[in-house]
Amino acid sequence: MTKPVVFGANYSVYTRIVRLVLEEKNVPYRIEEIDIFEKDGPPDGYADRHPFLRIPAFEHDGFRLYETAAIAGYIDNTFPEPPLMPESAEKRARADQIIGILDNYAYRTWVWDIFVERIRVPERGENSDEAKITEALLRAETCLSSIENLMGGEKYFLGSEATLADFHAAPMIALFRLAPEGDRLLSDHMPWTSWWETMSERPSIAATRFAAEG
Ligand SMILES: N[C@@H](CCC(=O)N[C@@H](CS)C(=O)NCC(=O)O)C(=O)O
Repeated sequence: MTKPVVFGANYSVYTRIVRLVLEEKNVPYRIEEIDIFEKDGPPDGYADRHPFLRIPAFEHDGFRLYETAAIAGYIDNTFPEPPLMPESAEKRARADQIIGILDNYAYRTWVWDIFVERIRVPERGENSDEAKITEALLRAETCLSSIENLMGGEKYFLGSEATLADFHAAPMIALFRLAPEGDRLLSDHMPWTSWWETMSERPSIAATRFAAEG
């Protein structure tokens, strides 16, 4: 078996999700750096790996894949220990539901409309769009409370063990909390605060830290 290759960047939320899953499984892997925001675009040929020109893309033993949830599921099934999906059909559906909420509603709101707008935009010498942030905060709250309503009151979203849903959320929260508004909103949600404290103790989280986290 060859080492899996992750095509992506260390600043990327979705690349980090795949790296977290590989780290949790103790699978050696290689990162091939793709800067998707490079002025001239990604390298020639990258569209063959990812027709929508996003990161990450993935390859293992000649098997190419894109879309992070699919990549994470493939890694979980190919490298079985430790399993990162619950056993019961109900909990597996909950994990998929949380991943769906994160992809479809939370990522854009937490990361782009709040973190990027509050932190990255001023770093570029531009003014944050305050109306955009204010409007996003309502959605951000809905994202937090909808997932909170699915949490079972244990250490991780779905029980005493972390699942793919926890690793999908962690990189998004890692950036969201860097914006003061995100940090404030999280501190109003005790279950999220204790979840993040637990998650941030995991070596995989430390090993994949964003530069932005200092
Ligand atoms: N649906 C994709 C989303 C991946 C994604 O949006 N990645 C971001 C970086 S974290 C990206 O490539 N952004 C480039 C862009 O929006 O043009 C997945 O699940 O992998």
